[in-house]
Amino acid sequence: HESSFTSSDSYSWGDMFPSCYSLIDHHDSPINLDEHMVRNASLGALYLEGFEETQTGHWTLKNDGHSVILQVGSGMAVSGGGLPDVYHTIQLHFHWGGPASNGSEHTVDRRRYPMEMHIVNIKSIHPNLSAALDDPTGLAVLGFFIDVVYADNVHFGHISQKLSSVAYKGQATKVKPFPLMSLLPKHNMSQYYRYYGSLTTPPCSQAVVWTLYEVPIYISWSQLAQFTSQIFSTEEDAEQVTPLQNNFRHIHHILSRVVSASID
Ligand code: 1SD
Ligand code: ZN
Repeated sequence: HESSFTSSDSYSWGDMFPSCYSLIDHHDSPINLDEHMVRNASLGALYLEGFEETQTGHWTLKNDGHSVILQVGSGMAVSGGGLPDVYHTIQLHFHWGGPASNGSEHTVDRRRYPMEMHIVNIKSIHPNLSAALDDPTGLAVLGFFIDVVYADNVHFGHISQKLSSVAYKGQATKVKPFPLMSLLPKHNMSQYYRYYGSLTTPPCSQAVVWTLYEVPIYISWSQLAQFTSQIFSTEEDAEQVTPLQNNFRHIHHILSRVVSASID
């Protein structure tokens, strides 16, 4: 029944997915990241295994009605940086706003970036996603803010050029593997925020160790526009030219949680 939620009503997801209602002891995501963070000098850069290499086989880009997901096969893993285990990389996906409004999920000092990319990694001891969702640290998601400049990001083109092939839910296309590192910021990868939270889509499981990198990825205005105009939730939306926009969940309270920062 995952098909039955839409982004614009994330306040009411709990009607169908009870764990999406924020209760007082909940550890929900996303949150606002601000100056009330605890600096933790022992948090070093994460080890991103296989990210520099071109993996064999092929990857799959698909539209799940809520986002565009690049399934990356095996061969990549993340560890270190205070993570409790090794996590295998399974997919990455995006959250965006509209042609004139920003759509990152996390905010920094209340500032929302144009987009946010999530690299989803599953703790290696778990056989599948549903097992990981029962573990408070079952997933490690690496979040990257995406900001906009005039110049195209040629590496990002591996994905943005394929968007028209996955216009609506259920559509998928093959993507030739490329080094994932080419999408990531070139410097200051040791600067990030860390907190414990949840999936930002139903079932909203509190199973995620979040890492939000401080330095954004830069793409062009036209690459951003491809996300906000070429992706549709359903085939009917595509026929009516009603693009999928604002696929981010509303901000939740930190409550008693502490956000640590490796940032000086
Ligand atoms: O939105 C994604 C969803 O597509 C799925 O990937 C889920 C579990 O892998 O994670 C959420 S999110 O919390 O990474 N936004
Ligand atoms: Zn996400």
